[in-house]
Amino acid sequence: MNSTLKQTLAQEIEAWRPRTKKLVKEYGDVVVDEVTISKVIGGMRGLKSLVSDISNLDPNEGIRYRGYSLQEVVDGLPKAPNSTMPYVEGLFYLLLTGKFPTKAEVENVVDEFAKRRVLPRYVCEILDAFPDYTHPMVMFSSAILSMSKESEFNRKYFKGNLHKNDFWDPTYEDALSLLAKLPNIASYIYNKLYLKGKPRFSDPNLDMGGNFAFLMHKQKPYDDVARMHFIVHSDHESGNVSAHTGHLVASSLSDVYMSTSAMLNGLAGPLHGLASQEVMKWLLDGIDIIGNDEPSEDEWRKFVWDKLNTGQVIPGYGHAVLRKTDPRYTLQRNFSKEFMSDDSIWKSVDKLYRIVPEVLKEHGKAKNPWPNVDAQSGVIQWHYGVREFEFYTVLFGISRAIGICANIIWDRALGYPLERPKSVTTEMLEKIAGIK
Ligand code: CMX
Repeated sequence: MNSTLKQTLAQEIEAWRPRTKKLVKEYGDVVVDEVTISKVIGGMRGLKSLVSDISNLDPNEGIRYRGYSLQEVVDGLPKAPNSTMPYVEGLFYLLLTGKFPTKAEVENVVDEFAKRRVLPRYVCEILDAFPDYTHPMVMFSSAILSMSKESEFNRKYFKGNLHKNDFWDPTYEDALSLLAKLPNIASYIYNKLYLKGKPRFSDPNLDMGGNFAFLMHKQKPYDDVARMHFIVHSDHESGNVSAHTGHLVASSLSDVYMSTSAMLNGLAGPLHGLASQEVMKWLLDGIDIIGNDEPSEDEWRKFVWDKLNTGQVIPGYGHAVLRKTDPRYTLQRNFSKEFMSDDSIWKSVDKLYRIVPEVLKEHGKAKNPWPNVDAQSGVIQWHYGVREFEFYTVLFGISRAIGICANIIWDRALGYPLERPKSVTTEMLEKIAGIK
């Protein structure tokens, strides 16, 4: 082993395993939650039935990575030179080990990532073959799936002598090799679909955020925009569609490439990660329909009510778990206030922040009237010139893969089994309810 991250992770895993073993062996029959009919029919909302130590979502406080709030994470991780945001590679270290890395430890991970960035030629050929009208998420997911043949886990597993206790090791190698390539795949797609130029090669001296800005032909502070984006979207505990899909697929011992590709297909839904694309489209449509570049609060209020009265959701607002303003929204809002407060579309986002919660409360349906992460992330990309909003979910996907890979590595380290809940028929539920 030549990586500090891997050594630290190995120690953490050894120390953690007895805790999981003890819970299963000595406390396996302790009841954790109640399964009601509304939970069975209602998408298992809130049902405590998954374990993740990478992050946890408090309905009122929002996400905590390894127990730390987003602000503590941003303040505690080493920052890239001349940057206001930390290294994304440092976040990966924290998610995997629960420890804040030193600057030297992060630099080691930055080097590990940089070594693994080059895309296999066939990935570029596959991406080139897609028609230019393809949604970038389809290309992103397909490119990742195509790399399954690179899997170290598969190579060792199918050789037949990989001990279960060691499953995490080649999974870790796969995860690093995949995560390192994601910004390159994403920028290759962006280049093919929108810039139509020759794609750039990575700058080996730059970290993940800095290199992504370079690949996207962007100046400062886009490197910090990228770092912030990749950090805030990386994990949101285990039950959301993307994280749950990644975990579920990996539980059959499918490799990290297959699992990540699958989770991206869930992320691409409009009720999940596609919402930031939807928010941007909704905002621009609103400005167009209202017919004023900077609509007033009253004009926006009327627009929001018109949408609700025709049975539509307000994208970027509401959440299945959160019951307060999403701290990921707040962090991005603070950045926007500092760096782009004169942007006319951002001014509308800010007006909507004052209007929508009050309207949703009066409307009386949404359990959470407050904004989620997607209400703020697209307008930042728009401001810095990434205006093809179909691409926004790809950016979310780069980030979400970081959390999902960390989870899969730990799933394998702790020997979590194949996921296999039981389904029932409607008639069975009617019998349980005493109707039949
Ligand atoms: N606008 C209008 N109505 C909303 C609403 C919103 N933003 N959010 C919730 N509602 C409605 C629901 O449609 C539902 O109506 P019905 O009873 O008629 O079906 C009712 O309020 C209750 O829903 P809920 O329990 O508050 O919310 P859910 O857990 O079912 O759904 C979410 C959560 C995010 C899908 C929903 O709030 C929504 O559709 N928001 C807009 C899309 C969005 O921003 N998605 C991104 C979420 C973040 C992410 O995962 O990336």
